[in-house]
Amino acid sequence: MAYFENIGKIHYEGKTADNPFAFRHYNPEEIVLGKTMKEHLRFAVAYWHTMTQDGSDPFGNPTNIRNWWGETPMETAKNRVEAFFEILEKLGVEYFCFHDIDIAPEGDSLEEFFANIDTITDLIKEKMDQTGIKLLWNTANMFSNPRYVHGAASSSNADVFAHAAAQVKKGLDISKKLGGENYVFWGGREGYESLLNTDMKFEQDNIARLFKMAIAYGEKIGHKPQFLIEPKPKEPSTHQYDFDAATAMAFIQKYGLEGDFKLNLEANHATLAGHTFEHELNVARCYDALGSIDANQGDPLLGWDTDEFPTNVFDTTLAMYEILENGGIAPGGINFDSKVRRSSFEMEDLFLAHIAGMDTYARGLKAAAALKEDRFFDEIKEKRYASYQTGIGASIVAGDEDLESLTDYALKNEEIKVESNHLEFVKSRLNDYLF
Ligand code: XUL
Ligand code: CO
Repeated sequence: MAYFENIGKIHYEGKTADNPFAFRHYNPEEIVLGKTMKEHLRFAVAYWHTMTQDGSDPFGNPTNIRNWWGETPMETAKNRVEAFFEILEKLGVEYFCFHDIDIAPEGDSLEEFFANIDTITDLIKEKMDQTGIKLLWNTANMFSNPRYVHGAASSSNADVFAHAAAQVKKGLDISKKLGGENYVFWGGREGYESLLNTDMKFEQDNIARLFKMAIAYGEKIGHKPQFLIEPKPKEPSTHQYDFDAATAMAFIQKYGLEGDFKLNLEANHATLAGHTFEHELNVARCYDALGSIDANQGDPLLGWDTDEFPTNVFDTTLAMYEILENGGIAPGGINFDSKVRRSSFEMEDLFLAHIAGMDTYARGLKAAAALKEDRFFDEIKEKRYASYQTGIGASIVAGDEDLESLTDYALKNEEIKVESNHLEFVKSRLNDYLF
């Protein structure tokens, strides 16, 4: 059965297309800098927002009516698999991501939850085999159930730690079953509400203990997805331990996890941390730890995680520039951790929103490729740091100077000539690549 009877396969129709159910910029087979757009972008659809989000907010009831709702939670879960793959196929998206509880109902016990996961992942696997669609990453939801009120691995209760460990084990088992390329840890409630009753060091040691168990189990079952930490500064915790890319890297390095862990960076999490998205991507690149991205955008007027579909070309251009500089994002991808607005409640909005996000990233890719071909930023930076290419600068970089030799140099060097950045000019020229 088709859940979107009136919507066909979405094709690229070019910039002037009038058809709302067409790509105007994302042309999957078009070659950009030697690779197809599809290879550059590696889009993924997020099960949680697209299949389970109901449009409710703290002030209002669900607004989304979905035709895959069944009589029982399991019937709904089965219908969702059908509807989800219909969306992926019609959009031409080749990857997807999910939390365990997105795909299968928890039931009344852990045993029942695992049995439900087995049934649903059998159906998912069948669909994957039929369509060639792949699993970018899965994760365990260790934040929604009330047992996780004090955290998961960071919980003050050891039984909760054990329950979380069981969910991660199952997560890795299904990652192996479905050939998952990455496995994500977003520390939903791994943070604290008040330091008055929190042993921060102990809680972080425990998170590292769980991560090391995950690495060991992956080795044991012969399945090694790229592990990823997804930083976020706040919400739901007042203070989340993986605050931002730099904080997560300090954690990875402190516990010696560099060989197995990279970062999954989310645009809206970056802005909540007071950073731009490109800042977070750049920090990750500095550590060779750019793993994957959650594509969305926040509302700058609001202080919480709105997970909007990305429509800001300036932002996607700078994000794609970082990805190009990284040599691509594989085995990661661009996962739309984005949800339709509460007021965009019709089924077809799911398509319109993904088309908007994919087109916005495709525009960003094209602009970033032009910036790279023109060596736009390279030239600006080469000029800015030119004093390190010759003379005393080259000697500093080569490690041939010390405080005494530089003092001798400075005492003799009477006039320092510092140049302007001309930053307004740079920003205006950058606009030429967008419009
Ligand atoms: C929450 C968030 C999560 C993670 C996966 O803000 O981004 O959906 O991406 O747990
Ligand atoms: Co996310």
